[in-house]
Amino acid sequence: MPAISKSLTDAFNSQINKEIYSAYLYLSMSSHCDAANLPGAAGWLRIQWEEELGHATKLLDYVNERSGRVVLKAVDAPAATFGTLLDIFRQVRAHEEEVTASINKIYQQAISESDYAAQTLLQWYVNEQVEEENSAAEIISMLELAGDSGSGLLMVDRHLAGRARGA
Ligand code: OFO
Repeated sequence: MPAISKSLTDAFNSQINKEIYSAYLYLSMSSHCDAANLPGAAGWLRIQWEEELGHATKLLDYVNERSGRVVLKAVDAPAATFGTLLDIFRQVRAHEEEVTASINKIYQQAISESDYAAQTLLQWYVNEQVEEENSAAEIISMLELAGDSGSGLLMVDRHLAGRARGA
């Protein structure tokens, strides 16, 4: 297996940074929810932080495996406050749409370089992004139906508390 190209290595390194930023963003959102007495949402976002770290390390391990050079970049600071729970999940969805666009761009690059192995790895991320966008959209719909305050909000928060690791 040939080493991963320099340009794909650069793209993977940037994506590692984006995944770590996602983790950081969700950790900050989780803390915001804790402070707002929404333990279910806080727990859901805390699991998401762990998942994003997993996405970053999976890319990092792959670059190493293909004899590329991992270069970690500075991670931007996320916001500390995010509005209501509906605002939060709208921001999650918008963020995930950006991540999807970024993954698709790298996938396109792997196609143009005929790097079939990288395409296989990236296919996992393409599928993961469908799930990520979908789960944010489901929670948004739930909040729109049940309400973003009072008993509706409590109900959604309890539902989010049921998220298991790896789900
Ligand atoms: Fe890594 O999927 Fe979200 O960002």
